[in-house]
Amino acid sequence: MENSKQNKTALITGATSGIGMATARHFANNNIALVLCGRRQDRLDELAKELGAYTAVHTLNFDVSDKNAVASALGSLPKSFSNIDILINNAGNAHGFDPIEEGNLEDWDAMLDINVKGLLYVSKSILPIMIKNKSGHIINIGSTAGKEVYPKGNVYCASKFAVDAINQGMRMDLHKHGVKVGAVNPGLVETEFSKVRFKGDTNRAADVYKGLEALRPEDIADIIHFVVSRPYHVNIADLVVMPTAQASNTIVNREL
Ligand code: NDP
Ligand code: 8X3
Repeated sequence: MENSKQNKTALITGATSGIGMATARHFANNNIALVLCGRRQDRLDELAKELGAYTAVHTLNFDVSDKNAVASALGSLPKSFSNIDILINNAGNAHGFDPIEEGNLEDWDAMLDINVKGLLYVSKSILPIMIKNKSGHIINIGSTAGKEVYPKGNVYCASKFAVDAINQGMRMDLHKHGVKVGAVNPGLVETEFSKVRFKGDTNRAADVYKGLEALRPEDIADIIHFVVSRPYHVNIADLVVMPTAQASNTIVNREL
């Protein structure tokens, strides 16, 4: 479907899985045109085919941690998709779960390059559009890991504390341009997140959610849509959401 620009256009990073994919589906059902980003082209193609029945969809395949690839992909947007109203900075993962003394350098690089620098590179490319339009809405997907450190969370937590700081800084710098900035910080959401963190070990990944009703990606998508659908004068600046079974990063009731 072509983008006739009657509706808003959202760019979602990390749309090939979990929270990003659920948000893409939720936005499509609400007639928001979509630019879907990720590295797995097969998933981008499938999702574009599915959602193309409801809304205009364009896909971009790039690694958010590669600054040249980000600039080139976002610079290639066709005119009908280039007026981005909503940016969902969602791409990211944890890599590894080790005490700091056993941490893996590649994991550390990946988390800081993707979760922090990737978010910055994508934002830098989109900001000129929003500043020119004197409007726009950026949602940064942080985490409860960016509010409270937990054992073996070290560098992942640092990356999400950085997202929290960037979210605050962006809001301060961009409000004069009429651009809204806010964060959604989830606790435990059952996605491919733990599979990536434990490098494909599906048993360890399943243990993370064992015995509790974790959040579903659709729960977060619904909240993100609520945030972006408030009237212009309302900005939800920072939102933390956990499953009922979770009280903090280390207090989880697996017997509810
Ligand atoms: P998933 O693993 O299911 O999804 C991660 C998404 O990020 C994928 O679409 C992946 O796409 C994309 N991504 C990862 N690395 C890159 C990269 N280098 N370049 C481009 N895209 C990339 O996890 P979630 O949906 O759970 O995670 C989404 C966000 O939510 C992350 O920022 C995560 O930190 C955050 N979060 C998750 C929580 C949870 O418990 N699940 C809780 C709190 C926050 P592809 O591989 O195709 O590139
Ligand atoms: C993801 C949630 O608790 O695994 O950010 O860090 S947690």
